[in-house]
Amino acid sequence: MGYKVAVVGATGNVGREMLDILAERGFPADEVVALASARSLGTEVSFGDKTLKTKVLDNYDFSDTDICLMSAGGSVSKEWSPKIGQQGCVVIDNSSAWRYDAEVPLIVPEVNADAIVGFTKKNIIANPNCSTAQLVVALKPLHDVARIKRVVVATYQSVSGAGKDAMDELFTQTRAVFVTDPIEPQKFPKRIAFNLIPHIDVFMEDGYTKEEWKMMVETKKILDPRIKLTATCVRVPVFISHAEAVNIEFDQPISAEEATDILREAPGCLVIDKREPGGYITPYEAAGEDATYISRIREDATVENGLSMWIVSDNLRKGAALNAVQIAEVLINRKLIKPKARKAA
Ligand code: 11C
Repeated sequence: MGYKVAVVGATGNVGREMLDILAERGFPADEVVALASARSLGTEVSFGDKTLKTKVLDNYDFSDTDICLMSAGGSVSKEWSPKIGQQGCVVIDNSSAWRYDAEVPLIVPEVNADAIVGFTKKNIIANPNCSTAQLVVALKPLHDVARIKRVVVATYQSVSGAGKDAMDELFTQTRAVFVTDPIEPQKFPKRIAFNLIPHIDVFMEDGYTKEEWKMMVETKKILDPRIKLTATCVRVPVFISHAEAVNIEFDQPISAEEATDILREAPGCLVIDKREPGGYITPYEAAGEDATYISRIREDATVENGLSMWIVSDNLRKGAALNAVQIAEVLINRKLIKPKARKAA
């Protein structure tokens, strides 16, 4: 018998990607249910070669559902995840609502799959922020060999991280530039077409943004609380994939060649690194792919034991939907959940 899986937020960027990834990977589900707000009732979404009509989250009984992939934002998750968890359904939540709760594991399967066992306290598992997920996938295998002391990262984050409306805004503004229509920023605080915006999420008291804070706190929780990290998060006029320019200080020497060899063998990582024009990955090429790509690996002679590199991944996949489905696969493969008995349909 297979599992019953619900996808909450099924009409959003990440929800649709979750459905695609469940179908692509042949997830062992007997039944997949698409849920959304009342506003989206009856909207059709694709699941493999089928079409699912969305049902309303508010009326839904989760008592015979095994796994809920939740991508409906923090306030919906705050309200619903505990209620769903209490019905014996494990919630894998893509929002930031539960990530920093000590009773909720924050999981990137390639990095800290063993920590998943803590899910039983609340029946909730958190998925990290997209910019953290791809970073820790690349840092972990290096950290295992030469402990990481400090990371300085600048991100180049695509507009899909801010949702479908943000993608539409980039499209509309780009068109407006060519036809000389006026540009009125709505979703973003300034024009995004042919521009960069050094601001993602809200500002914190210390001058960092919440996106930058999340990268720091989540890297500590997933990988190692001793790692110091400082980030500058920037929105760029790219539709899909986040890129990161990363500088890493280790507690012992590690050459670019050693790091390359380690990353070539590391789960989830794909090294594309020829020191010639085009011998690196770009966000456009990573879109629709599962890997965390690493390029431009080089030694930084300005610090002791330093390396610099360029990390790119599809933020909707490894940064969100794929990671959530991989977490569900860990639950199943480690026999941490069993399908509930259900009445025949
Ligand atoms: C962005 N990283 O690119 C954000 C989106 O905490 O899950 C994801 C926010 C989060 O805007």
